[in-house]
Amino acid sequence: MPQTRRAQTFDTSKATQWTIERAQALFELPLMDLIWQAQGVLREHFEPGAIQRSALFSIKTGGCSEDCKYCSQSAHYATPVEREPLKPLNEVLAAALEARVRGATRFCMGAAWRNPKDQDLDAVVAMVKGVKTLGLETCLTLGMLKPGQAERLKDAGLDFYNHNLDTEASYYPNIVSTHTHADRLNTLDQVRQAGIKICSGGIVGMGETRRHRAGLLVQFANMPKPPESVPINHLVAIPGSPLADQAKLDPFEFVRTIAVARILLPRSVVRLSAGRQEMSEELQALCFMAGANSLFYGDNLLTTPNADSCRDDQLFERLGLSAA
Ligand code: SAM
Ligand code: DTB
Ligand code: SF4
Repeated sequence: MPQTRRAQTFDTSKATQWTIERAQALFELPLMDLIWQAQGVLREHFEPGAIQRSALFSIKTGGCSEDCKYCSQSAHYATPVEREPLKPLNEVLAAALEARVRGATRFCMGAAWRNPKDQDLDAVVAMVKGVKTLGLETCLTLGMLKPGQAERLKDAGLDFYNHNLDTEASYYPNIVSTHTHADRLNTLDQVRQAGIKICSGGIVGMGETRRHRAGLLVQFANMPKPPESVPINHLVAIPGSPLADQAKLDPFEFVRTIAVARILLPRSVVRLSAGRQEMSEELQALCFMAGANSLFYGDNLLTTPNADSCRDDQLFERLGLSAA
């Protein structure tokens, strides 16, 4: 079987294969029944209320060749983001140290690249090594990888590679035309084969249907080894991007997506990701009830503000959540 197809194939050794219909039936449950079921699954596999915290840092910003319609960093759209070249190592390490002091346990470095060049990887390898010496887990999101690059990152000590499938394959061409969903799977396959843990999830609220949302989660669930980390992002509508005026999703549909992710991916850490700044604390609490057990922590995402970390600390206190 060709390597690039492996991540798409069903794992016949599993007792249960998820189908889109079964996942859709979960979405259609009364909300309280769905949350109850998801919270039960969470409690079977994780300590309830223990929330993992990752900090995000943009190491190279803007000017990306790709045309992802949601993104502030695509060179195809006039967004408020200013281009910035690759950050020097000392700035990256200073940001990582600050994140550790604040309480993050993983430092995720993001670059607005279609794919990194081999020369870029020299600098990135130094960043991974430096961040590891601070005692943090490392995560990179650099775009598509070519053969040999994942191995270099593994040798540097990289723990996680983030590469989101973002939306169901059939909807992907409505969102991106400069690369394909199959390209994304190909990179995930290389990351898996190199022995790096996978962080891969999606964006909700880009005009996709419930069936698309169910389909994306089914694809992750049926992978031979599902991603260890699954970020569920709510679209952050970026002025100047094609999705700037996208109609808002019912917030309960976002909660349902988290709950279905938890049920289909019982052993994965499900992250309540982008979009928290616009969510009420009550809505975030529902997401934790629905099985989210990770978040991005720190005042910024990549190019947009995150929920304020002092308010997050208070929220942890008020809800009785703890650091994982
Ligand atoms: N260029 C690399 C790539 O595309 O994989 C890494 C950076 S890219 C910004 C990482 C991820 O951020 C995207 O796959 C998407 O899931 C998320 N993202 C970007 N812009 C977003 C937005 N406006 N709202 C929600 N999520 C977003
Ligand atoms: C992920 O799933 N979400 C993060 C991280 N992985 C790289 C990125 C969110 C970006 C939100 C918009 C911005 O700040 O540019
Ligand atoms: Fe580039 Fe990544 Fe943004 Fe797409 S999501 S435009 S690949 S930075």
